[in-house]
Amino acid sequence: MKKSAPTKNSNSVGADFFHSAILFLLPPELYMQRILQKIRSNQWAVMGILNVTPDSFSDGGRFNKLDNALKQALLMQEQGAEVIDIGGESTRPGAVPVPLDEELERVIPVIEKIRQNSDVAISIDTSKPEVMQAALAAGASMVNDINALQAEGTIEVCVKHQVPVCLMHKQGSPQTMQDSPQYQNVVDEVKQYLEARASACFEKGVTKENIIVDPGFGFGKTLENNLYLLREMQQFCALGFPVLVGVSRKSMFGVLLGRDVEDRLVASTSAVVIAYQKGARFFRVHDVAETCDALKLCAAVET
Ligand code: 7PJ
Repeated sequence: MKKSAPTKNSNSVGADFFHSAILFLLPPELYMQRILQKIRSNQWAVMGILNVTPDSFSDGGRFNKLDNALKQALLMQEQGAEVIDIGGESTRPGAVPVPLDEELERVIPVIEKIRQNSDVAISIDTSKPEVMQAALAAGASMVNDINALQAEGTIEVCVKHQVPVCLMHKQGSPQTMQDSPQYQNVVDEVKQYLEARASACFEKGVTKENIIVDPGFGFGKTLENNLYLLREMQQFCALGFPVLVGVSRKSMFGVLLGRDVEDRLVASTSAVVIAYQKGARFFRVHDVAETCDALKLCAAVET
């Protein structure tokens, strides 16, 4: 029988000899650079979501305890996630802001615990400079900020640590953003915003290689806005930065299909496939194993 063709994406860290040899020589803080290099060379990567909030909307506090958080991170890594995104502040529509101390208490022990047990790259999902600083010191190697580094001091922390940053678009704040999103042209406005935030970062010393952009599905967007962003995904890819896509289990699928959050796997994964076909290569998801299967198929078809 003919041997099946290898897929383009060797997704697990250390999957082939060359890859593992390079990784062996790299300190963990450089794994993230290697993942971005992979994305720039047209291979995909998955970021697994680990919410450590008592109120995160789709895994409702289940991973709140340290051991469960570690188990979930290791499981996602085994399933093919190359980055674990840790967030201690829920940003679902209507969520209330979390005080600094509480956010630190939620995320730092989890980062330390994962660092002690795994070399998987860790991204910190926060908008606060103090949380970024503490997370990077504890072993995170990427910043994911839904506020695109607009808070004072955030760019400086990222420059100091020379880490990749994801700049995400949103309109309004999580408390009110879904009340009545307004755009003349959502694609143009999101592109302009992302370019402006990238310029602000360059001016303060962030390097081009360290910038990732994200159109911010569901953050101050109607269903039609979200569908238009997905339809025009190639325009975000043309900005010249890796594009991170976060559609996992989002309420756009609830609105479109009338499905509860636990029944959005097929729609979420299908949206990932659409985004892939339009050029996106980096995906932030809850359902790592299923998404990796879909992406392996996408890459195999392209080879
Ligand atoms: C996103 C995020 C996203 C990036 C959240 C949820 C809500 N970060 N953080 N992109 N969404 N970069 O997980 O559904 O879409 S929180």
